[in-house]
Amino acid sequence: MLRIRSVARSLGVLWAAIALCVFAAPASGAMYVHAGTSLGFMGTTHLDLAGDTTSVRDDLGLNITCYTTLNYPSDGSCGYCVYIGRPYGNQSTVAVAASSVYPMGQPIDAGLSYATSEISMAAHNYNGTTGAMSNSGVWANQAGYIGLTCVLDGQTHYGWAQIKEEVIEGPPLPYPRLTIVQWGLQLAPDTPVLAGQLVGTLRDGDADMNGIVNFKDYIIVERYFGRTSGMNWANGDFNGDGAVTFKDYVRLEGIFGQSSVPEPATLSLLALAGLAMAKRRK
Ligand SMILES: [Ca+2]
Ligand SMILES: [Ca+2]
Ligand SMILES: [Ca+2]
Repeated sequence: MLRIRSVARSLGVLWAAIALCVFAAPASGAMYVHAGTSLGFMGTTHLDLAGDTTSVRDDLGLNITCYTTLNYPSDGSCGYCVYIGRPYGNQSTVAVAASSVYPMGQPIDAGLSYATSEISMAAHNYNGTTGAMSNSGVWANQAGYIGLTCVLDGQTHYGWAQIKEEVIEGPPLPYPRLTIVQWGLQLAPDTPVLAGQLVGTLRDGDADMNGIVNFKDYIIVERYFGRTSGMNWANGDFNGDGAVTFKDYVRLEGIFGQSSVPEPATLSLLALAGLAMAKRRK
């Protein structure tokens, strides 16, 4: 009896070891994801990319400047400029799209152009007499992502920041507000990331980049299925050809059986969904 128990215990340990090998998360790369901050009216803040509580080697500055005389209450006219960059003289850089904001899923890699000085994101001019607000700059009243790099111990790390720029309707006057919703930095050096990526190593099919492949990811693929251009990882384009096709669906379906055991109801839904996609494939 004792021997049977011992063998059973050994088998249990063996099974646990096998399970650990099979289901352990990939070891290469990890994301350091951080809650954001908000900046309104006027002011300066910074992102402590390395989490070292000093600004010297890594921090990225953000600021909103009131660049004309605030003559409120005579008529209330004023102007603002919103900047992001590196006023701390370190090697951190930002990449901002020239004509539009980056979407979730944008590859942040060596192919982007990184600014080595502070750059203007948006400007707002308020006419106190007419009450009109004129906005300019790619980021004016936009939400999206910027790419960033940070050099730590001589090695480059890629990251992203999710940003929202908007005009708040006072009182007493309309003013801009810049919100860093959240940001992330890849801890493995020289490893590109995708804007919005939450985990270090992405799995095929993980469209929302949260480390789990489930029905939510399927819903994303279904939503964009059939689009032939302009697609990225966040839309379900897992093979990087700009389109969301059956090739991407197959990758999503393939990972379902490997990373987890879906509920029977989910499997049925998937089977139905697969049939629907197969019909749409033509
Ligand atoms: Ca720092
Ligand atoms: Ca997911
Ligand atoms: Ca594709």
